[in-house]
Amino acid sequence: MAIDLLLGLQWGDEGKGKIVDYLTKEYNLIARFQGGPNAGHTLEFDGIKHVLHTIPSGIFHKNATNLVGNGVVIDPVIFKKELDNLAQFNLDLKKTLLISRKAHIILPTHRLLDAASETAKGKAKIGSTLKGIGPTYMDKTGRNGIRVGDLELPNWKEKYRALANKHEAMIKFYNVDVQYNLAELEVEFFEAVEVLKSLTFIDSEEYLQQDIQKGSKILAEGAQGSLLDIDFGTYPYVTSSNTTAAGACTGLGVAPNQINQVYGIFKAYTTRVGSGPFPTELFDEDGKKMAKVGNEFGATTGRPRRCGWLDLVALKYAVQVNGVTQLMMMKADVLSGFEELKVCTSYQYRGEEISHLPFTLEDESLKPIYTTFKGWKEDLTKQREATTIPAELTTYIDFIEEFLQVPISIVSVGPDRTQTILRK
Ligand code: 2SA
Ligand code: MG
Repeated sequence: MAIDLLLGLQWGDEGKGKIVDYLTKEYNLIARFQGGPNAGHTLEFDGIKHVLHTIPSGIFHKNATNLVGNGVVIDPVIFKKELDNLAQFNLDLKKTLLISRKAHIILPTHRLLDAASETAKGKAKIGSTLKGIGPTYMDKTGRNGIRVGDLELPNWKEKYRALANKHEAMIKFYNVDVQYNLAELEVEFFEAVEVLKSLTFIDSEEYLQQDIQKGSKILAEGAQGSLLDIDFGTYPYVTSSNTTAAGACTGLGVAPNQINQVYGIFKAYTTRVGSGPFPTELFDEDGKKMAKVGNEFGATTGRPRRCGWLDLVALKYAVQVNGVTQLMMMKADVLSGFEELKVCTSYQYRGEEISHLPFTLEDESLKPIYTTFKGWKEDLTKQREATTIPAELTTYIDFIEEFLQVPISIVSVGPDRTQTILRK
């Protein structure tokens, strides 16, 4: 068993990037298996902050190979920008960054379609990142997509033209005001495709199996979070891929029995960016404080994130769907200075108290039922040992562990690599 998974258990932005970066030294290969430039994985070290979108978070470790798997969707234009930002680090990307031939390409018209679809939905919009994610996965499952491997074939531009023409007709069909100059977008796109082609394309499922045979240690890095999963998330306010553990099998071509540890990352509270239900959302000073202290803004779009208390009903669901073996609690430092802390342990729903996630969270009657904890005042950002943290924090952690029946092995107390407490 050679593959470990690292997954976000909430609505994304749990701090996956930091933990992947922290763990990379133990792995030979870091792989992304779903999502694309909608992701924003933030890494901080040596006083510098880096945001990665499509490129795996192991890229700064010289001994690690990074793979963009078949389940990912790639926008060559955004990818090129990410590469430009990495230029200063003198990385040998031809060697350390591999791309699956089966990954799908986001076209400029996919982005336009995303915008048209969101505008047409009006108030009911998903609040997508407008990166063309939904339309690209629609073309994948609709069997119309263009894959990385197609870019190596002589006729791919014909296929591109036919698909872009169809997209333009679809944009017209939406009958909303989407301004664009496709010719200009295409210049940028075709240039970026050439840059993408300068990297190494591989038959990644074959490569991974050989790598496993060789005894390589592989970490699959999830993007977004379990509650944004296309099947198990708060549909339709979800992303268009399987963000849960099973997505790593289909997004990389590995078998379920090749998976070992499943690391579940969660924030000590909850955030959500975009539309959709969020039972423990706060609209008061507590929520504002979380947003401010936690610097809760989207890493990709800069949108403010909605904040609220930890929802253990939802978290338990995510732990089950993913088969989480170890938990990592992020941003505990943000909760310093709250008089009281609350965690949701059940819901009031249609006249009953329930302890599972119902079919829809969009129900007027649904209200969180909380357990209240005493807060702590101490600043945690300089803490490095589990033995010296405030007793109230230990109580908070122990309660979560007991509720979820999974050990919390890491508590993060700040964005830097070093601001990490190991518990066992
Ligand atoms: P999409 O663009 O089609 O995947 O959007 C569908 C929903 O999924 C949500 N989503 C996200 N939620 C949190 N973080 C994400 N990544 C960025 C980040 C977000 C940003 O890491 O900060 O910068 O705004 C992410 N990506 C997708 C999205 O909000 C929709 O609700
Ligand atoms: Mg993020």
